[in-house]
This record gives sequence, structure tokens and C-alpha cells, in this order.
Amino acid sequence: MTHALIVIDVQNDFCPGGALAVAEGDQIVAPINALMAEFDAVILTQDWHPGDHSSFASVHPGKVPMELVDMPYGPQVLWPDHCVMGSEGAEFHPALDTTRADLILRKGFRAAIDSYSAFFENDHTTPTGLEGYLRSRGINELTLVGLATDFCVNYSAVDAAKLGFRVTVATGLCRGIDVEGSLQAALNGMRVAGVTLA
Ligand code: VGL
Ligand code: ZN
Repeated sequence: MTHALIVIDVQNDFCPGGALAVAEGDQIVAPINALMAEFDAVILTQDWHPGDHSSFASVHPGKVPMELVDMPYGPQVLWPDHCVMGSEGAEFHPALDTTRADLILRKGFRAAIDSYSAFFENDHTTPTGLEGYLRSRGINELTLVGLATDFCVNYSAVDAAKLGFRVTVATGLCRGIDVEGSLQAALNGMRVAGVTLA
């Protein structure tokens, strides 16, 4: 077994004070750092959007954050502007140990489509390249931590399980946004997909 730790979106905008702050998002940083040494590989993901990204409520006249819209690829929650490429909000939390990262994977950089999952954009077909990276390194087991439990961690974990990786989500090292029951739905969905919740 070659086991990778995948740290999802531990960025300023998802931490208290950020544009799309997840409650207690900063509290997972120190224990995630401490966990890194136990893995064969450490991968960080970074939500990375152009300023006119279609997931931003600000680009849809009359819409407000947390509203749902229909996109060509399916329903999409509209968010406050966040993780704009090159901005301070898009930087990793300053206490996150980025020196141990073998790979930093950016996602969500195409204006027309969001990408919650580290594996596929929200059309569920456009790959990010992460699957090929993991397979070519012989990595078959993944532990996921980070932000947010019910969006990017959830989508990444379910896709990874569907692709045949052995997947654990360390829920104590994740925090959720929880819009309209999304946290409970995500936990159920991950279990059904065969993800181990630890
Ligand atoms: C995320 C909403 C929008 C996440 C990213 O990292 O979970 N959530 N963009
Ligand atoms: Zn985003």
C-alpha cells in the first residue's frame, strides 16, 4: 500500500475572516501538519478561480450567495467571490506546512465551470490530472482532510472511491459549510460510496 494524504483547500478564504469562512476552519491546520509525516506522499489542493468565475453570485445579476442556479453541467450553488487567483484569500493558511507537499493541485480555474472535486470538474467528466498522477506513483490508498467537508472534501472522496482508491476521510480534521443539510447529506453520500469515515 502506498498511502497519500490529500489536504483539501486549507486556504485563507475558507478560514475565519475569509470570504467563504468555514467555522473553525483554522483549527485543523496544526493537527494536519502533525499528520503529514505519517504518509508516503502529501498533496495539497488549492481552489483557484478567475475573478469572473461562474460560481460567484456577483456575476449573476439579481442573485445572492447560497442561491442555486442551473448550469449546463447541472445545479450549482452560488458563492461569494472567493479564492481569486493570486489574491491573499487564495493563499494557503499561513500556518499550513506547505514544505512537505509533493504536489500542489489547483482547480476551478476555468470561468465556465466549478470544480469541487480534486479529480473532476463539476461536469464529472473533465479530469484534473490527479488520478494519473496518483496511479503513476503507485498510490492506491488516500486519506483526505481539509475544507469543506460537504463540498470539496465530499466530492473528492466520492470520486476517489468510484475510481477504485481506498479512501478514508478523517472527519475530525475537516470542517463543513452546512447549507440546507449539506453536511449530513455529504456524510451519508460518502458512506454509501464506500468511503471510510474516521
Ligand atoms: C469549496 C465552495 C466553493 C470547498 C470551494 O473547498 O469546499 N466550497 N469552492
Ligand atoms: Zn470555489
